Amino acid sequence: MTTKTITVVRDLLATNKQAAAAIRAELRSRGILGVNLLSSPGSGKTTLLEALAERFRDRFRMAVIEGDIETERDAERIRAKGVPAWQITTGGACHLEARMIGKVLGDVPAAIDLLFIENVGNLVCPASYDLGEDLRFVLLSSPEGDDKPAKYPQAFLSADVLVLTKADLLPYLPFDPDRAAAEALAIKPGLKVFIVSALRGDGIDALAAYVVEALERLRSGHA
Ligand SMILES: Nc1nc2c(ncn2[C@@H]2O[C@H](COP(=O)(O)OP(=O)(O)OP(=O)(O)O)[C@@H](O)[C@H]2O)c(=O)[nH]1
Ligand SMILES: [Mg+2]
Ligand SMILES: [Zn+2]
Repeated sequence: MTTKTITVVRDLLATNKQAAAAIRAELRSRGILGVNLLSSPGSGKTTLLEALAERFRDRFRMAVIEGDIETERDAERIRAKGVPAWQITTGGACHLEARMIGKVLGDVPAAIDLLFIENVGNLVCPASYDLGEDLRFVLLSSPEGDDKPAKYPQAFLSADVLVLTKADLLPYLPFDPDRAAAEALAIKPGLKVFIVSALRGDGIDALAAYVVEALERLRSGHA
């Protein structure tokens, strides 16, 4: 029974890997940087995308694929910023899979620079599903506690960038950003760390500059 379950999960992930590889090849051939955002519900993924949309306006063409269990709410928030957005509703599944992205990709205009994918709010299984992105962000907000990286290691291990969000709340909370960063770096050495407040705009320029550098690296073939 256990062997069977493990085999099925392994096959599922292998199938996902294949679909993700096709998406990565497609995005790279179009010169598009794919960014997958992971975090618990409410850590500030959509708010961060809203802030980035303002920074990139008139400079880079951005599009967003939103993943949620239900509702079009997040896609509507992104569209309100003048950015094209597609909503995937999983109807219960707590993560996005590459084949879901594959279905939407045909609708995404070829002439964009940045494709952000906001995963379903969940710090656990989205970490196991490659979506064909070139950059993975994991967000951790100050109200969640600075002890979370070691408790949910796969999300931090699989990420390229740690974004500590809601920095404006730090004066009111027992959250030590240095501790959170050190714990995440112990799991994933080399993780890039940014501290931001999407609400106030702190740190958004630095994060946006990092995304632009990654896009330039991708286009010069050094991704
Ligand atoms: N104080 C503060 N609140 C923030 C910040 N960023 C987001 N929030 C608030 O946190 C709540 C959740 O933000 P969202 O951006 O919807 O979070 P999310 O990660 O997209 O949530 P899901 O899509 O449901 O997983 C909202 O009430 C935001 O206004 C921030 O920088 N500071
Ligand atoms: Mg959201
Ligand atoms: Zn899941």
